[in-house]
Amino acid sequence: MAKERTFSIIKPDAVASGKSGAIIQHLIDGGLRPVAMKMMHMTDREAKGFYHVHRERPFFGELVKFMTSGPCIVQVLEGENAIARNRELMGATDSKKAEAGTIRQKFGVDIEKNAVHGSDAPETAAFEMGFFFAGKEL
Ligand code: 3AN
Repeated sequence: MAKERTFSIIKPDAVASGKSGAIIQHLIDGGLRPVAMKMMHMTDREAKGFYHVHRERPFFGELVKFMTSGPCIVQVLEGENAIARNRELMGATDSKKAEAGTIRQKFGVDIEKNAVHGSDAPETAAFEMGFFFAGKEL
């Protein structure tokens, strides 16, 4: 399996509760190397643009409010099969249902405050990396 890149966010809940370092270490131990990283406080416009695929979903307003509630850490991760590997390390969307030992189970709270985001396919990874990083940063 070739090396691949994926996009990751450590969400405001996990940054605020001091979990960023442990989450980054978990990703590195899981075989994913950060190749770009920055802390940022998303604007309303950025959050709406990033999550535009969910704009019709009932939770969209709450999701945007949450993602703009404080700083988060955006990253590009590289490794073997990085997209699937990151999803495996993250666990299920709802932290209450995520498998033991996964990032969302260990560091998240519920389906909204679930500690991390990770791209789910090559097309979304390309869109998401380009949304927050310029080519010269990668
Ligand atoms: P994932 O992040 O596991 O790919 P998606 O793409 O279904 O999950 O959802 C995107 C984000 O929207 C989730 N990370 C979560 O924070 C939020 N979300 C999904 N479903 C709900 C829900 N029922 N209520 C509140 N937030 C939700």
